[in-house]
Amino acid sequence: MAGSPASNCSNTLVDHVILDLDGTLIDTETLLDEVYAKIVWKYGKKWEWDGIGLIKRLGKRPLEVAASLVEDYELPCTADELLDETLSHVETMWSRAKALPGATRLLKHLRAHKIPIGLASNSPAKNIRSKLAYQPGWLESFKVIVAGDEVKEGKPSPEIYLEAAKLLKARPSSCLVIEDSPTGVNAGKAAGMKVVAVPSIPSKIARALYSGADSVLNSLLDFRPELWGLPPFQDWVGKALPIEPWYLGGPVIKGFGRGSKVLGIPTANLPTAALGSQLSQHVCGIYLGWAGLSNRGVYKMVMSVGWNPFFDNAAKTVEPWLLHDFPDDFYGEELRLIVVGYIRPEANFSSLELLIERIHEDAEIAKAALDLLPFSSYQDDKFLTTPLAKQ
Ligand code: ADP
Ligand code: RBF
Ligand code: MG
Repeated sequence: MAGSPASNCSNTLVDHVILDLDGTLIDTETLLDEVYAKIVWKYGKKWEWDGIGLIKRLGKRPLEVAASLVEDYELPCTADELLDETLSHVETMWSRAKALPGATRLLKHLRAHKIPIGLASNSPAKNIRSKLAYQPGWLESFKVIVAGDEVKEGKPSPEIYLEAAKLLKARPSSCLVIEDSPTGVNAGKAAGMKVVAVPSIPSKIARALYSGADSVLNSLLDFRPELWGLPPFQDWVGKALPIEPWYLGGPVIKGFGRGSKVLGIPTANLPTAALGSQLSQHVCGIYLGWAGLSNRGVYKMVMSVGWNPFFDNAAKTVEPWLLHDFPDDFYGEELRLIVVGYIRPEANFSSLELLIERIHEDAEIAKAALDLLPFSSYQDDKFLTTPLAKQ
């Protein structure tokens, strides 16, 4: 499959999995960003939403993060004061942290196959408990939990992972770590473990920072347990993975102006405002679903979400191709989408022809899969055709 790792290069099999929490299983980064922005603004400074700061903060312990923010933003307070202020804000926010795509699926799968799971997080034990409390079934999934305040040194020291392995009674070399931060990846490698990275920062910036990992994935949706000697997922239907459906809609607007012209594949674009937080919440990749145009009908649909590496776009967009021949275009019409399955990560290609060929293959996969349950059942959803005013 294009863009996904063909194998794990080490051929070593594992029988234990140790997971990081923030940024790997739940999306706490988005919440924390909101809090930092508020505090920094209070001190008269402007928060940089560029993702560069995130690279510095990822996987650090809270006090270290506070210290680097005080320095970078020249804040008139101590790291301790900033940390206290941050904590007073975030305490009430953990319930808003969402499970990342594929996280619950992974935990359920490992648990069903009796693979012992550890959790190794730099956060303090108290915060870990608060975060897990909002995710049904998660707490019971972990055989051991090691928190940042239960070890002498946080990541990138290997201590937290070694402690988790000890409690699991596992040899480090038989443990697989899954991590989103470079710091965490380094901790896992220093502990002598296999490490899969699922970067929570845009892949353009990310690759070099994760060179220590045994494999770098686009998201947990691309994790193939069998490459590590673990039981494979069996929830793919045809060549697509059912996901919690997401609903979006809005008037069709002009896009990059190259879909039909350059690729011969028109994609109907929606305004960013209509997508809201959906755009940041969902991982980049190729998806399938149903599209509704209220005056025309309901159609099968295949789409890409992301930066289109082949064209190296500056913005993340949603590009739905309706699998139907229309006699004309339909700018301005209300388009409704229910996204029901995942096909693959976004990829780069050595030629335009190969990109086009791959997109047509995606369309064939979508056409076939959308006839199967559970994908087919969404075809009759009223959301697809209800005129705006009546909803
Ligand atoms: P743009 O850059 O404006 O998105 P495209 O070349 O990608 O231009 O063409 C997309 C437009 O083509 C859509 O907005 C829609 O009006 C029209 N269109 C016609 N057939 C289709 C189709 N099967 N799927 C998506 N859009 C289509
Ligand atoms: N662009 C990429 O750069 N890499 C991809 O892997 C990729 N896959 C796509 C899959 C589908 C089903 C569709 C509809 C588009 C895909 N494109 C991909 C996006 C294509 O570049 C995009 O439609 C145009 O850039 C729109 O102007
Ligand atoms: Mg388009």
